[in-house]
Amino acid sequence: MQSISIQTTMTNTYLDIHPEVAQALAEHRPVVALESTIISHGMPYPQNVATALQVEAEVRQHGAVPATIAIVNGRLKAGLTEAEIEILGTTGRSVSKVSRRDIPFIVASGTTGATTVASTMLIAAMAGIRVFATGGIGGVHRGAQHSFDVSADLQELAQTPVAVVCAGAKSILDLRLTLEYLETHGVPVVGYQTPWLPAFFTRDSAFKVDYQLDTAQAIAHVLHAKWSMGLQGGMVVANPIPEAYAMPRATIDAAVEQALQEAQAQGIGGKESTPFLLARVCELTGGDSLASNIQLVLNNARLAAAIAIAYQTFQTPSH
Ligand code: PSU
Ligand code: MN
Repeated sequence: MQSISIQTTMTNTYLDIHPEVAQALAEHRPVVALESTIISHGMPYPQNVATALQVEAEVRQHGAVPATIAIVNGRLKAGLTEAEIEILGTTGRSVSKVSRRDIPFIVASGTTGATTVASTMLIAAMAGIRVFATGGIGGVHRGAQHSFDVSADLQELAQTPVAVVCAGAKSILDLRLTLEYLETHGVPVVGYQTPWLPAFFTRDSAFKVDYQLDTAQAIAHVLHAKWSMGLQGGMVVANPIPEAYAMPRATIDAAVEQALQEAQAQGIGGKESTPFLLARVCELTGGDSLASNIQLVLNNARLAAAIAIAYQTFQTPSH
């Protein structure tokens, strides 16, 4: 029986790598993947487009090449043009939200879709990109013991070799169950300069990470060790929101409670659940949470660039 494994750059006829990204990869220079569901479903227009471009600029300024990932007209894209980012941003929540499950359908129909953490990791791995920055990952939803709502992001982290730099996870999720799930599937959760799991808008939560590491170098060393011995799967690098942009926990908790109640009352489920909750929390907290959201993504882009740079130094023959 023929085994099925992910097709990487040389053999993947569905994948377009942007020339700037392809050149960086060929020259073993650092590249940082960025997702696109955060553009279409995670933030309102026009801040979503402005932020996506600003995040790319931040990655560049910190010495790496950005590769924003999406599916455009049925093609898997590692690296988008400004025009493509603009289309995702203006189409917003009407664009398909594509997780692992959805990829072949969007490709076969030649349509356009925004990639989640799961599908961004997958396409990044196909392109040979190992480091990815975003805002927050999906996880185990509150009440998952009844709804079974567990993000495909977690299974992807278990099997695909990409490090995801995020600000933890939003408290729309059950953070305790999310950590338990990741532990079961062998996915390490690293706190950057913190022993606590950050909760997106706040710098900490009631839960500890598995390991605290204080430098990009130390994180890259662990990634190198993991992958060079052939261990499958990724890693969560949890980077707390900068102090100046952190939000009062009570404000966020109240908005999350209300959003969850509305979701339940309206019978929202499946792939609609996360976008609905994100949009409601954003509306209920006004512009404050959006400004914080933008700042934490920029912060993650900077750390991801530093990790990508450090990781490249481990790929040279002297190690
Ligand atoms: N959490 C956020 N912002 C986001 C998302 C999650 O704070 O934009 C997006 C990411 O693309 C993530 C996806 O991968 O939602 C998870 O969706 P689901 O729970 O349906 O797997
Ligand atoms: Mn879900």
